[in-house]
Amino acid sequence: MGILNVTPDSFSDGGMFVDRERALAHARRMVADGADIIDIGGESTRPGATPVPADVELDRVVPLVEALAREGIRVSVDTHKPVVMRAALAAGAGMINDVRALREPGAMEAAAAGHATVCLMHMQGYPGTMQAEPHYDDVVLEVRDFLVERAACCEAAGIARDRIVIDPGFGFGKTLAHNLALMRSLGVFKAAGYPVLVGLSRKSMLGGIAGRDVNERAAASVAAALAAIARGAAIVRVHDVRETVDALNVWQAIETG
Ligand code: 9MG
Repeated sequence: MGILNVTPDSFSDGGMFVDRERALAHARRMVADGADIIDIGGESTRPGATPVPADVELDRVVPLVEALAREGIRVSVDTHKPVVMRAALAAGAGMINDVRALREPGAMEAAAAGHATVCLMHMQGYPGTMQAEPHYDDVVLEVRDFLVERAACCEAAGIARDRIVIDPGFGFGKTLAHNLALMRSLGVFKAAGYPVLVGLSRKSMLGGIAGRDVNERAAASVAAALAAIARGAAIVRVHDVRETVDALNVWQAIETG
């Protein structure tokens, strides 16, 4: 999954793809490099990000969904707003990626309409304050139980099991120790019976380990993506598609002979 942030303030690529033609060109580049899905975000989810009104988000996202879907590209939309979900689905999106796991009023119903896949992500708290003092007694079991419970709510709302993807939400209300514990136990999430999505690309956790600024974390991100796939991740959400696909191809050739 290639990341396309059409925001002025995302943590790594903020402001780079606000221009529509540049955004489309970048999406096409990621597909040519091997991305199967393009995840479009019109509101930053980084810690402390400013919320965006729905009309602004709609204007940023919907024309891109329409254009890419028309070209046969599989599009995911990163949003928690029901009105954006509905418009994105009508414009041809095949996936809703919600960092709030469809907890906003009306989000579940909006995502259930149609046949799109939904990605349910775990987040403790809200983007403004989530990194202040994250706390868990057992991070793996608490995050797993939350996601299984949200998936059950989705199924009760009519979203078939094979439309659901789960995501532990690396960096969303988690310390480095929490993130590492989740990564080491990714098999627990796979065992829950849903495909697992992992998003670690360029995140500060990797910066802390590698000692690199945000735009110098490609190698660290590729290592994290491969570690996630080795532990059972079905989808990795990345900025550096070409580098990730190259590494994955080499790794798979070695593994499968
Ligand atoms: C939007 N967004 C930012 N980070 C993410 C992550 O780790 N997972 C998902 N599903 N979405 C994310």
